[in-house]
Amino acid sequence: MAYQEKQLQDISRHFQIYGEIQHAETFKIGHINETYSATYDQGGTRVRYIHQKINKGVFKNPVAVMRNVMRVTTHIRRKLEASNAPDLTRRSLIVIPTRDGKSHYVGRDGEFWRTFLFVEGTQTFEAVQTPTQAFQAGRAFGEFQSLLADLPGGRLHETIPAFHDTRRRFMALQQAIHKDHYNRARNARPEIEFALGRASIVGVILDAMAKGKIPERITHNDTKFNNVMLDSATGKAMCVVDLDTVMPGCALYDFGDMIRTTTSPTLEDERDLAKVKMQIPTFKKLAEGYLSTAGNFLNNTEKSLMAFSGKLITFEIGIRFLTDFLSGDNYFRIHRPDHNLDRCRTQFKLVESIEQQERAMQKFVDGL
Ligand code: GN1
Ligand code: MG
Repeated sequence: MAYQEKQLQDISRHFQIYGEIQHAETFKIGHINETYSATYDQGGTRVRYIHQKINKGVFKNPVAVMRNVMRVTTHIRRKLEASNAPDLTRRSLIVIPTRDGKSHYVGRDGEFWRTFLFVEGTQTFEAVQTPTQAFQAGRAFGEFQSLLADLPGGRLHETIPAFHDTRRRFMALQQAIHKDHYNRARNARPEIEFALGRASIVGVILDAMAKGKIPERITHNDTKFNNVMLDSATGKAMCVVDLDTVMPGCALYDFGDMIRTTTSPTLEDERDLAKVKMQIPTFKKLAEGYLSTAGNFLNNTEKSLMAFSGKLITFEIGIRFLTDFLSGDNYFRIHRPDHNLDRCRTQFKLVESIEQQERAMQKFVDGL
């Protein structure tokens, strides 16, 4: 654990938590942020919180990130409240303010921390176990987009500009190949060829947006399956997490990343590529779940590109992993040599699998 209990206790003293820390552990070391869970004794009751350190290298303006998070979580809570939804404190993240009423705390070392109430009785999964789970993810992210459609108060801050600008991502890859600063391109010839051969897909959604055929919406932008908390007892999606990239975007980016992270039974860095496959029964459930909550606001162009979006976003993440591999692994945290290359290979295998089934996938969506 990078941060020890004692340090977390010191950090937590700055938040409105009135209790003694009993136990803390690493909750998740993602590709970007560090997340800890900590149990406190508050007047004889055990309460859990999440403490999270924001990666300032990736999120250049963490104050603006937190302003977005506050606006989004407050709006969702108000709307759920107004509809008399039960279980409110487990349905949307609750930010615990600091003792002086701020949404975040900057430590003496300059690190940027925020705290959430722990959503008890839920689980997240790195890979989907049943098609029903994919339905739940689709329903939850569709509902998330729908609840935010009327967010008041002006455009959200773009926490990472051009985040899903697939054309820019492609150009960044071309540059990394050209520079080949670490002399690694020779180890990734087939992947480079795979990527460069698909230049024609990178502009499809961007062009449709530029022509006004697809509207800008408030989107999550990181709809990995492990960002949905499912109720441990019922399996129902309770809460969408990881809100740092919630900003103006395209609804299809969200659906595409759901295809990427729910339809193959494998992990993102699976090395046995024979196991990596877009499974149509899971896709069908995912699409049904998503359209059950998003179907009433998506336009026809968006609907017509739903299967395509899975291919594009999987390709996009694949080229991001490849770019990072070629540029020395500076962005995504790695846990072994060539980790980003492995991740890239898994994505590209999935792109191929989607390509083979894209027509059948879209045909199913068209029939819904
Ligand atoms: C990163 O850190 P994590 O796992 O939530 C990344 C996403 C990628 C994802 C790939 C801010 O998300 O864009 O899709 O890894 N987040 C950022 O697993 O770059
Ligand atoms: Mg994330």
